Amino acid sequence: MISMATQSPKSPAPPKAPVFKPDDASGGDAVVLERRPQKTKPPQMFQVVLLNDDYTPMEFVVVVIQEFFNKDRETATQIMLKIHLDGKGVCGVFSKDVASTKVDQVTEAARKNGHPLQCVCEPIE
Ligand code: TYC
Repeated sequence: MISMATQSPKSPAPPKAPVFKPDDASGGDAVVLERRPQKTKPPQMFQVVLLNDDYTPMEFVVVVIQEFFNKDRETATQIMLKIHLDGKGVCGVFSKDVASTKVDQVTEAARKNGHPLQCVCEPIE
C-alpha cells in the first residue's frame, strides 16, 4: 500500500493567520512624517526714504512719489509735506532688490533734472 503524506480530507482546516489591512493604499508601507517647525524666515524688508533739502521743488518730489511709489496725488502730497516738515519720510517698503532699484531710479531722475534730492533705503525691524 502506498501511503500519501497528505492531510486527511476529514481533518479541519488549519487556523488562518490574522490579516492586517492598512487604512491607506500604501500596502502597509506608509511612512509617518513628523511635522518640523518652519526654518525659513521671511526676507528682510527695506523702507525707501526721501530726505528733505532746500532746493528740490515740492512739485518734483510729489511727481517722484506718484511715479516711483505708485501713490495718488493726494497721498504723494502728504508724504512730501511730511518730508518737508520732519526732514525725512518713508515712501514704501520693499524687498532689498526692489528697494535698491527704487533708490537708483529716484536718484537718476533727480540728477537728470538738476535736483539734489536724496533717496536712501534702510532695513526695517
Ligand atoms: N524742502 C523743499 C522745498 O521747500 C521740498 C522738498 C520736499 C525737498 C521733500 C525734498 O524730499 C524732499 N522746495
